[in-house]
Amino acid sequence: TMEIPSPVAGKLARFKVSVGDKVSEGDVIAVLTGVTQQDGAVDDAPLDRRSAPQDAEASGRQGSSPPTAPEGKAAPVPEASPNASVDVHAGPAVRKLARELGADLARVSATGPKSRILKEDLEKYIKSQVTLAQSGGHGGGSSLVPELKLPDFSLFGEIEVRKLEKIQRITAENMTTSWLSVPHVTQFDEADITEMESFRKQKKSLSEQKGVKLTPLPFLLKACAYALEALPQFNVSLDMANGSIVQKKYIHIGVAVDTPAGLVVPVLRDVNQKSIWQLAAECMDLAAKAKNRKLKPAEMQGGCFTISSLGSIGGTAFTPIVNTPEVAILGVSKAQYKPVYDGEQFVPRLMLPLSLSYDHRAVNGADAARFTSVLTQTLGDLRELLL
Ligand code: CAO
Repeated sequence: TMEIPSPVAGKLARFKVSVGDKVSEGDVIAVLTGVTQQDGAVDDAPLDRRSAPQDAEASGRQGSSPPTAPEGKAAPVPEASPNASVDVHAGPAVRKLARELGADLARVSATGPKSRILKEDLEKYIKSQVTLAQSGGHGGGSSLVPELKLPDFSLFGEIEVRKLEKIQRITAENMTTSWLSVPHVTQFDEADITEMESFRKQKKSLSEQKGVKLTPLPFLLKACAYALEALPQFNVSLDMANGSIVQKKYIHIGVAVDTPAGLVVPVLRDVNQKSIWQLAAECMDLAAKAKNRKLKPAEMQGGCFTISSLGSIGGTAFTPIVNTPEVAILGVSKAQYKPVYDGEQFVPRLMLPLSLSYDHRAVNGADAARFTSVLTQTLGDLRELLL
């Protein structure tokens, strides 16, 4: 689980710990031979990579003091590299991200246990640097994003501190990444689903016979697949590192499912090729698996677009956060009867609020308005799906 960088170049002669072992500060974890000194000389005496008392490398902290050197030799000095940052304590994912972004971890303030740099710390640092750069570098060299310091809540009343579930932690990280890296815009629209709902209700007894719950969700999935086919610029991912756009030729759609352990997004594959009944059955199956923590990782991967439906709960609109590396997400709120003017009079129509958030780097506003128009037309008249 942890990357333990070697402070010197050499040959890893043997490990002194095995998979599953518990290690503490000061434990010898490996032996190096053929250690290259700064002057290029090779020292063949074995070198124990022992973590010094203040160097908790074996328990995750990455080399903060030189390793114990063979007797009579000066401890080798680690090779300098912008991101080797020997004095920082960070996991491999954070180091990898720092390397990709060219960020010096030594400048990042750590908020994790034992001064460990968390992904959020790195993101906060990057955001502050971007803000600083955009403001012309004014700010006296300090970050413009203030550190979030929590008060001692127990001073104000009784509290209980609970550990975040793993899903909640991952969701928090993904949300932060998306929020910081994606320029979001949300397009709102309303679909008249009066006819769709009467059709759905007509199928109630058939759905009971089939043992499938037919909610508006499979219709929304079908309509979104249709819109993604009509506007393929929504079925992409941006690869900024390589200056390219990845166009997907398949249509897999994720559905946000609220579970006691947190938010999960199972993915329905090839939605454009499936019937409403198939989609309804899959939604039931995946939502049940999600709630029972039975989803396999593969069932949560490969999504091109996400639907977040809060319609059964309530609300008139919301601004969902794009599920990166996808470029758009549809938020669905509660359908309600509203008076709609038909040119002669106001008539009661069942209106479904839609909130399409999108990555404005990949999609322009006109296309977003086209996308919700395709959705409202399709949901307003399901015969559109036959065309
Ligand atoms: N407007 C009005 N009623 C709606 C509706 C809408 N937009 N969407 C669903 N309903 C109705 C359904 O028709 C059903 O009523 P009937 O039994 O009378 O048909 C009822 O609400 C309950 O539906 P459901 O929640 O059981 O099923 P679903 O297919 O709508 O949703 C699922 C399934 C898995 C998406 C849902 O259980 C869920 O987890 N929703 C929360 C998702 C979430 O948290 N998103 C937030 C992400 S961002 O933080």
